[in-house]
Amino acid sequence: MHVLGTAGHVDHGKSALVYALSGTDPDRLPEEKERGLTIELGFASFETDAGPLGIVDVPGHERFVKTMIAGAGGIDIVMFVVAADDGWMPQSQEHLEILRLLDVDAGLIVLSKVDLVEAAWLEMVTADIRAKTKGTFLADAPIVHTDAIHGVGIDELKSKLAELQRSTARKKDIGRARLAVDRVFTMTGQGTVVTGTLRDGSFERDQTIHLFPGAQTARIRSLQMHGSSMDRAQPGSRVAANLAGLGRHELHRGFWLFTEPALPLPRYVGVEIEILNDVPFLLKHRMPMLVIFGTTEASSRLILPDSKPLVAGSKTVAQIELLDAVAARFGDTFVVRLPSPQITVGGGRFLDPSAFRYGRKHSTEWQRLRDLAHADAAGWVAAAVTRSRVVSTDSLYPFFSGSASQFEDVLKHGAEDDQWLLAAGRLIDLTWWKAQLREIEEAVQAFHSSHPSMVGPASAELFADVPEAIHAKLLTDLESYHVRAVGPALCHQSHRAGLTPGQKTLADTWRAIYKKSPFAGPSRSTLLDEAPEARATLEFLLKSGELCELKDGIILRTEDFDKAIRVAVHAIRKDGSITVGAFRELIGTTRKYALPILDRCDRMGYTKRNEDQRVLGPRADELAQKSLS
Ligand SMILES: Nc1nc2c(ncn2[C@@H]2O[C@H](COP(=O)(O)OP(=O)(O)OP(=O)(O)O)[C@@H](O)[C@H]2O)c(=O)[nH]1
Ligand SMILES: [Mg+2]
Repeated sequence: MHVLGTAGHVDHGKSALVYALSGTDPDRLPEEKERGLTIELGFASFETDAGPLGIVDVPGHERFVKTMIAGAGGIDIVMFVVAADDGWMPQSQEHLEILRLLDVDAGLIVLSKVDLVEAAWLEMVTADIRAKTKGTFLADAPIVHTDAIHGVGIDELKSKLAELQRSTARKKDIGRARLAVDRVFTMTGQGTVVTGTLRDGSFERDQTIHLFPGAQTARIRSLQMHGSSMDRAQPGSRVAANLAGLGRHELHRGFWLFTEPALPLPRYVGVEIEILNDVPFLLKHRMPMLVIFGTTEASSRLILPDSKPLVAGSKTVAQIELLDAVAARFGDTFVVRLPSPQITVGGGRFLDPSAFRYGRKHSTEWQRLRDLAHADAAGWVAAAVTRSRVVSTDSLYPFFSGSASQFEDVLKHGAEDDQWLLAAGRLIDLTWWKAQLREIEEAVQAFHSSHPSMVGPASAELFADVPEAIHAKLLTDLESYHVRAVGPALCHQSHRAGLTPGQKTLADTWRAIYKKSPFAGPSRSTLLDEAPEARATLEFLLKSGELCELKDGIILRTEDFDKAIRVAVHAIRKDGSITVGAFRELIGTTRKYALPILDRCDRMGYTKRNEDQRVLGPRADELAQKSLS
């Protein structure tokens, strides 16, 4: 269903036309009836040849422009009313600008109260309207003459509206419904009811919805559209939702209902902003403003590139500092008013949640915003990845303005086009990633040349710039750069961790000693006593795996230790079990060595202790095929 909105100066006959079309008086408050003035949004519906049409009737009085903006937010077609006797007036102009800023692009013009003027006057007013709407979406719109009191022109109006219904695209449905709350009230026996125009998706009865701001949820107990109950409301509908689980005072106009959890925009957000032609002063850097988005009025400040003030009629990118919670998506339109004087000064589109306030020196950030003004939501995702290098898809999705499957497509295409990698729920900028890998490889190589005797630099240090969630991915990808983790260190494949000549001599002496008496060589403390360089040499031989250390500082050549394991396993296979004593004799050593070797074998799972015997451990089979040397 399409939603028709009224617009136009106060007293120009908007509500009278709504009544003539629908039989519903949209001014339902006693105060409105008394004063003959619309104060709150009014709602009605009727049927044309093209189907049902919901109506949002807005006030024309200059004091209620904010209400008009809230009402105009969800409409598809506008009925722009100009009274023949009054002609074009200030709020005719202001409403037209607001409609344009909110991207309303379909509508017709009604010249009302034609019964009050002469034909010659009518011609003059018509010419003036054509001049005032020139270059806008109403430039070629039909102008229907009406006298709502006597029902003149109403049939023609209905048929022109039907034509517009047929030619205007249905509201976008991306399966991510949201509704800006314009009224909250209670109904006896029903609880809290909220109304608004549904955008971007459907609401269903019994569905859970998320309230914004805040983290509260509620269930849609029942749904109504223009007085009839429904199980489902389509995007574009005027909806009244009865919410279970929310009190009357837990929300008010300006809140939103979402079908998915909404994320508040950060304090700073990049926007494109346009200043209206007739604004009589400059808009200065840091100026307080009211951003009206949907029914939300957010206090904000204007942050300008170069801090240069904006002149009337200009369009530029800027940041706004939000002082109130706003949840928006890429490209959503808003209107800007000043808190004082209370006038509409312009409007814009949300382009980019920013991590910080941009200053004069952030020319890259400002340029990125300028580029975003011409981008679509996919372009925004790409820009966010380039800027942040690593960004979680969860943090991007709430601001993305398409469906879930369009989001998936964007992620997929970016990966196929080598813009980013997708790992651990994050998008990783590929250019940056490759640079990281190269830099790490270079740092590892540099470390090897300055510390030849060490295994390599600590990975924690080299990974500091990369979010922890993707460290695993980093390690995997470093393999193609011949870098791998050795314990807490990183080591290049080409690195045969060298020893200094002095250390090498020492290592060779030790090698000879251990070779001669494999199971009776010097312990750690004996080795360390030998020379100042002993510690570095020993660490190197241990880390490189040439030597291994058992309990009580017992040191063996790893190949001798492996041999001992095989001897033990072989003997157990033959006899069913082995004692420490028998093993000691087999390898020709003392109990001091035999026991730690068997203990380590137990821990490694090759053998298992069974009272004073060793039997086969769970991993013994791994040795079965290999012959014992
Ligand atoms: N003679 C005549 N009077 C009209 C016509 N349409 C509206 N009126 C009268 O004009 C006055 C204002 O009409 P409304 O429909 O309340 O005007 P509005 O544009 O809704 O006003 P706001 O909502 O306050 O901006 C009322 O007294 C109407 O009876 C018309 O076609 N002819
Ligand atoms: Mg009215």
